[in-house]
Amino acid sequence: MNENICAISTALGVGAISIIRASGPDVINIVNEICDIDLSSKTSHTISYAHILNNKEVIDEVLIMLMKAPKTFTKEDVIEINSHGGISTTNKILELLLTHGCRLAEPGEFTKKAYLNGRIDLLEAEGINDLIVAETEKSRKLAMNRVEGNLSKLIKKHRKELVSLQAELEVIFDYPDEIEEEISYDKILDGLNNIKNDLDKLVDSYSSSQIIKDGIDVALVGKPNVGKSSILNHLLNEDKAIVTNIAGTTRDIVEGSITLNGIKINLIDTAGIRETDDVVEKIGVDKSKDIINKANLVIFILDNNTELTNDEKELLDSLNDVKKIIFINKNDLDQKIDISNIKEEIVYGNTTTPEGLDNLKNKIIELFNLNELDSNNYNYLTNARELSLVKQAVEHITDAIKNTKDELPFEIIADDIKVTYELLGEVIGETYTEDLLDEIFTKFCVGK
Ligand SMILES: Nc1nc2c(ncn2[C@@H]2O[C@H](COP(=O)(O)OP(=O)(O)OP(=O)(O)O)[C@@H](O)[C@H]2O)c(=O)[nH]1
Ligand SMILES: [Mg+2]
Repeated sequence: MNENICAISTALGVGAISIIRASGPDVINIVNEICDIDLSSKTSHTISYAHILNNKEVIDEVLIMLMKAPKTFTKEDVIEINSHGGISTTNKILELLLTHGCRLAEPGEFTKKAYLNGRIDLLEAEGINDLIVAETEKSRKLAMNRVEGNLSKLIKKHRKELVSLQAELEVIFDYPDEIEEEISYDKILDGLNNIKNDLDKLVDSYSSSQIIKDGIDVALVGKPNVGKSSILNHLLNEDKAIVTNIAGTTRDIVEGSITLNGIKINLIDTAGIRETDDVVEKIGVDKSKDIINKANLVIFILDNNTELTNDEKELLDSLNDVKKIIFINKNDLDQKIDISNIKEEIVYGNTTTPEGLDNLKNKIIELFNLNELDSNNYNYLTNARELSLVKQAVEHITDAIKNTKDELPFEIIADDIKVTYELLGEVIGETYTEDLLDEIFTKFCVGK
């Protein structure tokens, strides 16, 4: 834990500046050995101009940021060297730190130190990684909400409440004759119910957070020539996929993404599904079928200007349990399609006018409630670990509520309250295992 670690914290490549970061008890001495100034005499949280030296050779002209413990990210001494960018200089400075006593940091190790030294809790640590990988405005806000500790505060508040509710219950059971006025069963039940309500909301928030974080994978599916690739291009506003009037143009998967209401929509154009002897097309068709099972939404596209084929009817049947939109394209042409056998709601449009796909976009927004997704002041669970813990907490608090109503022995109720308290502690990382930390922090990039 007390080792000196270092890593390149900026993306390695050609750029104006790079930042090499080091943290640990001896980093000030280590950096002193590779530069031409004495950092020990400098005030904390200042920036100094210096040269990085390898023996007497000047490696780079840099700015060194000195941050002395404990008011630093890791609560240890931290030094950040702002060097010129580029692969060679940055690597050379890293190499010098390594040969003078630092060890290369593991992915996420700076954040792990921040967590283990009590600077942040596990939710805030996860938030930092979410922030780094955030691609959209909404996911950035979601992550920042977490880094600011809002979810942690909520959970800590409820843990405190659980402790006092348990204490009050104990009074009721142990000293039934000495109960003060403010303690009552109803009050305890209210308290437990309030916590349960918040935990229920957190469980419900999970699916929304997945959408905010990862976006929605949307597969464009249908028989050849209905206009799948045209729809992709129209939505992307780019000629990404080849469009021709030859059936079977698309063979491979073509992807692109757009943003709808701040949510990333990953569009996946697929090969038109039909029976074929063409070896390459057949592979494409298999891939299309595979994508149907993996996507969050299938847009099943039909051609307004041709009759429904048996293949299409079969495909539609096979999509029974899949979240889908039925989209009839080419509504600028005469209607030849007979829709009397289609039971689902139909959306119409075309790729020949600028507003031709607005209905489709609106339908996606409606289907996923994208207008309702608010990342400003709502606490979301964002990963499976948290979801599983909070779900278990809900089960135990539900039992505690029921058992309190049934006036079961105190020990039984207290046990469920205690387990709820512990599970919530695990959510914020009050207790942890090494395996869990490995799992969480290896997802980080090196240098964070
Ligand atoms: N009139 C009209 N033609 C369209 C529309 N959308 C696409 N097309 C035409 O339909 C033909 C097929 O379009 P594609 O986008 O290649 O169809 P696809 O579904 O990707 O076809 P495959 O890749 O073969 O499966 C092209 O000639 C397009 O210009 C539309 O809304 N209206
Ligand atoms: Mg195509």
